[in-house]
Amino acid sequence: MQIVHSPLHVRHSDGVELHRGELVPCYEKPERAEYIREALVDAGHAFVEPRNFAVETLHRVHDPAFVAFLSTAHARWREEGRDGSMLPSGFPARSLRRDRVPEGINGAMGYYAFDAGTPIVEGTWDAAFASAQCAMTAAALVAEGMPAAYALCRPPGHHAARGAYGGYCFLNNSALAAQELRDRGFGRVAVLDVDYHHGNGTQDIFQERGDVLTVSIHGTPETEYPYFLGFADERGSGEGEGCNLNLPLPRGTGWEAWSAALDTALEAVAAFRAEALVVPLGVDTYEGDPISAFGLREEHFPMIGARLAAAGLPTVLVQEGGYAVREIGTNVAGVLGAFERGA
Ligand code: OKP
Ligand code: ZN
Repeated sequence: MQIVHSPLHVRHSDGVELHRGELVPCYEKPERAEYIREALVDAGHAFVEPRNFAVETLHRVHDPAFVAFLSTAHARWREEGRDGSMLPSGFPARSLRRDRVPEGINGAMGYYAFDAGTPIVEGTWDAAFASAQCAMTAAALVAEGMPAAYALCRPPGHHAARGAYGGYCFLNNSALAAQELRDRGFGRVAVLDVDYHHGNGTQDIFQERGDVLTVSIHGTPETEYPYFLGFADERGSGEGEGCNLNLPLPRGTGWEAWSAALDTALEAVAAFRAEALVVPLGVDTYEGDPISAFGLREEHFPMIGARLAAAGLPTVLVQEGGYAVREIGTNVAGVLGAFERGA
């Protein structure tokens, strides 16, 4: 499998997140990518660095003002004499105005963020932009004829919406990969998100589009992050009516029910007559994941890879979550190895 990865991910490090009332080291840390990289090197996969994409290519799926905020946020923070993690503490929720972006950095941060668990540090922009470039490069390789490619993205992306960041995500890498495939000639693209958490950002970005199907299998938002999107009755709107499928599952779900949902998801991809597939690949469905509650075991990840390969589509796999650091490398390698053998 062709792997696209950038060493710049390490610039997004040493952040803290608000977790159950306490500031703790961010679970989304550089070691995650290092464990995955080591497992993929051991498995013999080939690595390339991302190509350069102009910042304007991000505007295909993100609000330009949001992109400008992200790229300048930490410099504005430092201008006020601060350093370290930026975390917001006020949000434009019910009863407050959302029609203006506050002038000051604290208000602007609350305007664009949707949680207090996603730190911006000095190097966050460099890492997030490089991560997005990995996903777009993997899509370009597939559009140029490679049957599949994997973007080892960090930070992850599927929670990032058109104009909002959160859930450790800043730019929506998977959405950018899907858009790149569309722009390079694939008429209908499906996104099948297998991360433990609902891909709210991807759903938001393609909500009103009929050319991109979004499907997500995830812990039910009744109890699981991101809490406010990801229910089964969200089906897309306007031109996108019927082009979103959410398959929420309860905490404790194991392989039997999870793989039945995967079959349903793959049937939807086939019924959509997708010409290419993007897989936001979270391995936080693993039973040992510290922030998630499904029960998939090591032997299940190759089975996921084989089923995805059986769809028979040009495929871009994009790394999302997975926090049981040691095991995430094994589990990602399990998916990719079986995908390659099955393809
Ligand atoms: C990102 B991805 C707050 C706890 C919730 C958000 C989880 C984001 C998961 N400290 N944090 O989908 O794996
Ligand atoms: Zn996740």
